Amino acid sequence: MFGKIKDGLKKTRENVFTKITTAISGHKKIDDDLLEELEEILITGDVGVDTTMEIIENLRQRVRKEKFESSEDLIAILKDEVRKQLEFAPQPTSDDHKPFVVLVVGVNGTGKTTSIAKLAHYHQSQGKKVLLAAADTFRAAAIEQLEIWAKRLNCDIIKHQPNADPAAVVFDALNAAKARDVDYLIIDTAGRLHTKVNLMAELEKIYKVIQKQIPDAPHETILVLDAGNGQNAVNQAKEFVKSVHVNSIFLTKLDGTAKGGVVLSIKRQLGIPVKYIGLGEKMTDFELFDPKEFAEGLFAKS
Ligand SMILES: Nc1nc2c(ncn2[C@@H]2O[C@H](COP(=O)(O)OP(=O)(O)OP(=O)(O)O)[C@@H](O)[C@H]2O)c(=O)[nH]1
Ligand SMILES: [Mg+2]
Repeated sequence: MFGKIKDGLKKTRENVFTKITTAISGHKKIDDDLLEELEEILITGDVGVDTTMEIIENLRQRVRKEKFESSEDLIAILKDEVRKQLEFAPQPTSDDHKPFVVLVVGVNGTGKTTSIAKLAHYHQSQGKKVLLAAADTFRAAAIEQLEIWAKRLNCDIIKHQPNADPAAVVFDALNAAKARDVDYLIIDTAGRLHTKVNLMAELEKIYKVIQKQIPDAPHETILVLDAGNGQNAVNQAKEFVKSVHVNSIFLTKLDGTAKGGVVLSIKRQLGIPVKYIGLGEKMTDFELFDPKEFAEGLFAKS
């Protein structure tokens, strides 16, 4: 398990966090000089200014209070501070709501459909029954793409013709989920920018259809963000959450970027937890986000 995160964070670690280890090993004692150096590295590493300031201030206080002296200790406290920043409360599952309805949204090409396959695979591996809904009727070949995943996963899928009303697909999928005793219904949607008024209205309509059938659903709305977009992904998300109630973030493509520090910025600026991460193109290149493992992965020795 740990190997996957460690590999996925390789670029982030090498470009940002190795600098920290180097800075620390260049200092015998923890002094203001060193803390300032760390601050600079974190800020340039997509961690975000506010998060960095808070981490450094906490470090300063802990060093003083817990009487840390050697710079070696600093890595341990840093890991701990990163973990604390990223922690989130336990989340509901299909044990709480069945069918558990998951709506997956986000900007074009961020990895929604692939991430849905990963999630479905994960739930199936836990012995859960999954149903997919092809509610991206907009992009050419989007339905086929989800169908290919469904075949590989040996998972049922509800689909209509291209250009059909996505809300109608969702309506049918909800009925099927109830009738077939499904644990997780995962709904794929078309990529959209928050500025596309008609597409945002379409999302509203999907919401209404869901709530009419199951008043407390969707039980989870996942916003998919591409880690490679760094701070831009955070800005994208800020706009998105103004009109959609997002519960969690699926952060994709961590394997291809040095901007993994953006996880911290997302949590801090949006107050929404990163719950899932994508570490490659295969359905197994997936991890439930674990703050402790993530922090270990950032500072692991390569
Ligand atoms: N390296 C890497 N590639 C990924 C990951 N997740 C998705 N991809 C790739 O990103 C590309 C886009 O993925 P899709 O799942 O089609 O993205 P989408 O958001 O559904 O795209 P639209 O439906 O067009 O909006 C594909 O080539 C995927 O293989 C990941 O975690 N790592
Ligand atoms: Mg898609």
